[in-house]
Amino acid sequence: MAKVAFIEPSCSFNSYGYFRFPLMGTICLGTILKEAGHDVMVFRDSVQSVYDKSKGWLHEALTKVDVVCLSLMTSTAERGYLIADAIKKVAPKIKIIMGGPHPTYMSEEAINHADLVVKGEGEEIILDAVENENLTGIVEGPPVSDLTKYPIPDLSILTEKKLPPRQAPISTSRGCPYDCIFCTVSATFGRKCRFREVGHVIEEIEKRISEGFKKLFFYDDNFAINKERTKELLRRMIRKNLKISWSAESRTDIAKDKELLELMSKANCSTMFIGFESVNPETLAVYNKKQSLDDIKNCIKLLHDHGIRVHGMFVLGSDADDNSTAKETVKFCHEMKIDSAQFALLHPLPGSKLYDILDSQGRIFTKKWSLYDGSHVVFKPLKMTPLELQEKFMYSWKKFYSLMRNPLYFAVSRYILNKWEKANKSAIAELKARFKK
Ligand code: B12
Repeated sequence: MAKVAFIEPSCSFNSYGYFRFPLMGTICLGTILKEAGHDVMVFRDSVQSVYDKSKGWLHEALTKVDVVCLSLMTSTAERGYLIADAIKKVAPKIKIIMGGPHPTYMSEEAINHADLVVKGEGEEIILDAVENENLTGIVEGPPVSDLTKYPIPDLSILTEKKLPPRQAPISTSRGCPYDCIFCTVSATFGRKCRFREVGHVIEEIEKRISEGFKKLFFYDDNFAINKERTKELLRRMIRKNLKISWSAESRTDIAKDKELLELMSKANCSTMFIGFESVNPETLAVYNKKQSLDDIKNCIKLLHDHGIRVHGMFVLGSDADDNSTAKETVKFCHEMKIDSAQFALLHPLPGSKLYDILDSQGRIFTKKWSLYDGSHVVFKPLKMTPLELQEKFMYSWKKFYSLMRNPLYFAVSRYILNKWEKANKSAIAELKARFKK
């Protein structure tokens, strides 16, 4: 039986680290291996660092395993490669396997730091990848046809016990029928959605309650892609009187179904994270969002009417956005009394339509992947300079979380922003030097 360490490398500083949400890929695959008798640990580098290059320190456990599996997003790829190279240097016999959203599209790059790169979904291939030392190179992980046949993720394989996820992560479906230009979900998981059986999901929620979790976060890209199935899940949660509050991501169209909203409210939905993306109708069209400004307004109002908080997710920097868009966005959020919001900068993720468009137009000015985290400008916008767009990012966060509106949110957001500014001094200086107004 093999000793296997999964690593989710950390991203360079951004606010997301504070939420301590793990990627589920490591835990799902780790659970399959554990059930097959392997000894599995999952390291989250953002919670407990596994490598310090300046001190030449590498977590000892990583040199004593047979296989290391790294799960990489684009923003964490550089750090992942660094960790993989450091492990290979001290323990060349350890098999390094990479997978996740970044290696899926940049496999030729990733294989320079790994023995095996798995593109796509890992469930069907993970046992062979770990057990068969001759399986090397770049392989395709076939899409899972039945999500219910895999075990419920075992969170006990996370190594850092002092800082567990604040909310239990739960993923009940894969795929998205939409095709927004900045996203890679439909390319990776398909436009035809796959669902776990409702009973299997309920079993997982009951397990999390028994583990002491008071909150759940549904990782599904759209919690209500299939509204009837979502209603069935909610009815069962209500019938079972499950004592747990939850949040989820969805599109504005949830608000078009009154029964769904009522069930969500009764089943203890606390906050909905909605991909509003923009208040600029032209931008919504550019993003291929298939949603109008009225849909957004209607959604906020109806969620509030049902006692559900609204977290608005916005993406700034489309070809239709100009210097006024950020201001209009924040004004809209305040007028609509959105409870919380996040303002990401558009960034071309490998595998997305946006990447192909901007790359073919020669507008991507850096492929330093650690900057691809939604808080750095990495391409030339059409109606602003890169520096202006970067400034809009800071402006939106500062303006939205103002002292007058909510002193607690103001304090937290300023603390994070100040840290961000400190950590990104050189990145901003570089941008200034390169793109003077
Ligand atoms: C939860 C989530 C978050 C959480 C936590 C993420 C974290 N820990 O970093 C939060 C909200 C904090 C977050 C933040 C961000 N996210 Co996010 N997020 C997700 C989401 C919705 C679910 C992730 C998940 O668990 N999926 C379910 C599991 C089962 O899938 P998986 O982890 O990909 O694993 C499967 C395969 O990839 C593969 N696999 C994965 N790892 C490995 C390893 C090995 C060895 C093998 C063999 C296979 C393998 O097998 C797994 C099972 O099939 C995904 C969308 C999605 N549907 O996946 C986006 C997604 C991962 N996020 C994305 C992005 C871009 C961001 C942000 C930059 C936000 C933004 N502004 O756009 C930030 C950056 C955070 C950072 N760390 O830098 C992109 C990543 C694309 C990319 N190339 O990097 C995704 C894919 C969505 C998209 N828009 O395309 N995110």
